[in-house]
This record gives sequence, C-alpha cells and structure tokens, in this order.
Amino acid sequence: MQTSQDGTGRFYITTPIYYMNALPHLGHAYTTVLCDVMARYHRLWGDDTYYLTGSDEHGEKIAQAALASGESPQAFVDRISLAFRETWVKLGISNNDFIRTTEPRHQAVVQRILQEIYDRGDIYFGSYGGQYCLGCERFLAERELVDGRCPDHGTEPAYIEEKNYFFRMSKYQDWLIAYLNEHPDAVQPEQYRGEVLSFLRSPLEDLCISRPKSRLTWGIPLPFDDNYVTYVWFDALINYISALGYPDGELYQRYWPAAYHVTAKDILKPHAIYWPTMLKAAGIPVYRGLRVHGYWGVDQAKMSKSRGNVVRPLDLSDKYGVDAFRYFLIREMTFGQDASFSEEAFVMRYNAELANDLGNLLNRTLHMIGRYCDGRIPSPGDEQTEERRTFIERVLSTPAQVRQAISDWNPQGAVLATLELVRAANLYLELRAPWTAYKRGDQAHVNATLYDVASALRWTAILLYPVMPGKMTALWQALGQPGQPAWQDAREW
Ligand code: ME8
Repeated sequence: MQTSQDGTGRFYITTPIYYMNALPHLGHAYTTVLCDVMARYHRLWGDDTYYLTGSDEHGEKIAQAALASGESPQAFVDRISLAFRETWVKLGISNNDFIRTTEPRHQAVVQRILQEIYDRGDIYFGSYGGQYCLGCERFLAERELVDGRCPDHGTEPAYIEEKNYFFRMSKYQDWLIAYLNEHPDAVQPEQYRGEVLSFLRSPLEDLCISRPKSRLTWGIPLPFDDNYVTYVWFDALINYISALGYPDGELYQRYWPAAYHVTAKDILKPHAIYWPTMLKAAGIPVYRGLRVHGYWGVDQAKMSKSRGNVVRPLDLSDKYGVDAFRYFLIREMTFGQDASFSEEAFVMRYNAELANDLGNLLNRTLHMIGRYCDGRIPSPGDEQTEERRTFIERVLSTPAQVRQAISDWNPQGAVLATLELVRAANLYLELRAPWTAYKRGDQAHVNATLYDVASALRWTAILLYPVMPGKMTALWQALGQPGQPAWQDAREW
C-alpha cells in the first residue's frame, strides 16, 4: 500500500503558522497535535517525513496587540512565539523545524517571490476602496458580509481607500477552476472543495498585497517600493517554502511539492485560492493537498476571549497527562466536522477507553503472565481452534485498517480500529478464561491465550504510538520489548 500518497515515499506536512497575538489555545493545539500524529504515522511505516510549524508575526493585528501590552512588536512576538514553542515541546510535538516570519531566511524568500511576480507583470499599482476587516486582515467583498458585518468576527468592517499594489489573482481564476477539477484530491474533505468551487463561480477580484508604511510599518518591505510593506497573508503563506530554503535548498528539492497543508475551515480561502494562484504566478508547482478540519467549540459554544471560555491546552495536559489529552483530541473530532469540547466528555472517554478498556486489558494480561507463565510471554503453541483463528485474524487485519484510515485522513478511524482490537482482546480473555484453564491444569490453553492477547497489546502499542508516544512506549516495554514501538510485518505472529 502506498501511504505517502504521491508515489515518492515523501510526506511533508504543515500547520498554519499561528498569529502571535495571543497564547495558544485548544484550536491551535488540535491542528498541531493532528499534524504530529499524521507525521508520526508516516514515519512509523518509513516514509521520508518532514513536519513544519511556526509563527506568523507581522501585520496590523500583531502591531496592535504589542501596542496594547506596551511592548515593541519584536519583543512581543519573541515572547509569544517562545510560549508557542514551549507548549509544543510539552505536548510532545515532533516538528522538524519552526519558522518565524520575522527571520531573515523567510523575509528574503518573500521579497524574492514578490520581485519575481512583479517582473512577470502580475503585480500592479492601483487605487482601491473597500470594506476592510481588521480581524481577517483583508478587504471583504460585499457578498461576504452578513447584515453588514464580517461573518467570522461579527464586527463591522471599516471603509478604507488608498493606493496599493495588487496581485493579478483574477487572471488565474479559470486556471484554478480547471486545476481543482483535474485534481479532486487537492482540497479535501469534499464539502470544502465544494465551497471553494462555488466561491469561484463569481468573478475573482485581484488581491491587495501591500500596506502603506504611513498606516503600518510592521511588515516586510516591498522590494520594488520602500513606502510599502507586504500584506500579511502574502507574507505568511510563503513560509511553507521559505522554511525549505526555496529555491535552491536541499529540503526544498526533496519535499516540494509533496506538501499537505492542514488548516481549519476559517482560512480555507487564503490556502485554496491565494496560495495556489501565487505559486502559479511565480512558476512554482502547487502543493499536493490541503486538508481542512472543523472548528472546536466549548460546551456547545464558540470559544472566545469575551465569553471567557478559552481552553488552554497545558491546563489539561498538566491535569490529565499529555497522552490522554492528545488521545482525546484525535478520538473526539471527526476530521472535517466541528466538535465540542467539554471536560466531562474528556473524563468520560478517559475512564471508559483508556483506564477501563486498555488499562484493564494490560493489567490483567501482565498479572496473568506473571502468575501463570513465570513473568515471560509464553510461546504460542499450535492450538488451531476456530475462536483462536478468528481472534488472530482480527489482530492481523488491524494494522492494515489503521494504515488505510491514515491514508484516508481519518485519524479518528485509526484510533477506533485499534480500540476495537482492545475490546476484542478483552472479550477473548472472557471467552477463553485462562484462569479456569490454569486451575484445571491446561497450560497449553493458558499459553495460547496469553500469547495471543500479548500480541494484540503489542500491536496496540505500535498502532497508538503516534497518538500517545509516551504511554505506548511504556506499554511496549511492559511487554518486554526493547526501545520504542516499531512497525513490523503484520504476518509476524
Ligand atoms: O489564521 N477549532 O492564524 P490563527 C479548531 N496566521 N482549530 C482552530 C480553532 C478552533 N476553534 N481556532 C484556531 C492564522 N484553530 C494565520 C495563518 S498560515 C500561512 C497563516 C487553528 O492563529 C486552526 O488550525 O488565527 C486554524 O486554521 C488556525 O488555528 C488559525 O490560526
């Protein structure tokens, strides 16, 4: 089975680079953990994997947040970006790099691409007046407004008119529609691909890509006009290749365009419309896929500062353990759909699935191996009963199910398939009752049973390792296996 999905065995995955205007919350943690889980699965089966995250540090929103906290923009983003990086370390994130848009290596690539597109004639100087939403950091088309307000921020946009530079995005509308039709896998799940195509049914406007320095200085200067800085989205999207050392870097040669960008639905448009047209205009191949997930609410409401219900990931991982937190995020949200967070639901899953189903299976199995088999996993023996065959088939089919679920971008399905195996192993123990077999002296039955269940647990450790690296390494070692869980041939029994 080909799981890197492009035939090269390479898998490059990115999170959005989050705005450094506030500390990380549940939504940021979800995308970052999700990408981590995907990266770890791909590494597990040997794909050449690269995982990038980072911080978006320019623009009005950040300049204003810095002003409000009485710091210089640079000092402010240094502080917040560090808090993000510390959070990712605590959440066990295995990113290969962390890009900051204030780094010289990023700024140089942004300027290079601006110049390239300018020289090709797709950036022009013009005047524009429109409804500007500060939250979105972009001009909104009239048809996007709901009751005169931004649908995402609920605020009334301000009318702004000024001279600026524009990217001829409209020129690429037909190309983009054709591209999306020829590459149905480029934007998924299907509902989001449909949203993009339906947006593209109306004329696409050119994109304003500059801000006059008289209004905003916190940005990357345009290489062809020092009176302007680059619009934050045009700056930020380029992180996905600047981090690889575009155009000559070894990483760029190796991983572009084998890229999957993961975002929530809020930033579908910049990723599905601005970014591919920018790439096309600069003569760079388009990324392989955009994968869009839903939104987390809290107790059925939108998470927001004003409601005071912002969930901080470290509060939960400190209280329940990092692996339980990662497990809950992946297990609870169906990729593409919205989900609601509540601490009660978290505790319920934790008790039912991790403590009861998995924890009990392990404890019982280790206890019996200790008591009936001198603490060593017994040899399988040659019993050939129907119940045994059925169970072994169950164990051996689970790795392929998990692999399929991951290649379908269904990490929840991967977790549930493994959880089903755990439940089947608990039932198998009940059915086989090795404790009564031991009493009647049937050691062959005891050995076969405990061997089979230990194998199911060994596979569980491997298959849930990307989700719970710490706990699954402990499980693996409790079964007497050295090092970390490693993928193996599923036929090995
Ligand atoms: O948009 N549920 O940054 P941002 C799920 N800097 N995911 C959520 C979420 C929620 N309630 N809230 C946030 C930006 N996210 C730009 C990106 S990329 C070139 C530039 C996650 O800090 C989700 O991944 O607003 C969403 O797309 C992202 O945070 C938005 O982060």
